Amino acid sequence: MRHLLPLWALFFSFSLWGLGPESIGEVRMLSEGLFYSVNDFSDEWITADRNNDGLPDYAMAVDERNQKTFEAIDFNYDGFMDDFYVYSADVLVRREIDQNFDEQVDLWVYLREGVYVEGYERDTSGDGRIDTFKLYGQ
Ligand SMILES: [Ca+2]
Ligand SMILES: [Ca+2]
Ligand SMILES: [Ca+2]
Repeated sequence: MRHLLPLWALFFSFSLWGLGPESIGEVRMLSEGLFYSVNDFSDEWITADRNNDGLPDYAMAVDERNQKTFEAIDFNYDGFMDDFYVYSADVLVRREIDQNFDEQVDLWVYLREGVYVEGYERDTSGDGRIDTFKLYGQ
């Protein structure tokens, strides 16, 4: 039981971070360590070229313990990543998605235990500021 406590504390503090009414109007940038241009991903990333056009369209990073930290996908093969996966200790905690391919994330989906959607934030007007959010199960 005592091993559960710090873990829960972590989830609790995470769920409070940036998801809720206080995030409305906030400018939310792509998470640090991630890039839009597929050319910005260094050799430290594991990359793949799924459509064989010579440009990477998938990238994955792991930490020194070999746990996944990031994944990025160029869904429409335009040379800019548009679907980003952020992991904490190998568990998916957030997706950052550029739905209209303008190199600006407009949907942030927050997950609990890697699978449960805790809520999301959206920038529907395209000004880089959050204008919509939804929280589930609270
Ligand atoms: Ca490619
Ligand atoms: Ca793209
Ligand atoms: Ca966008």
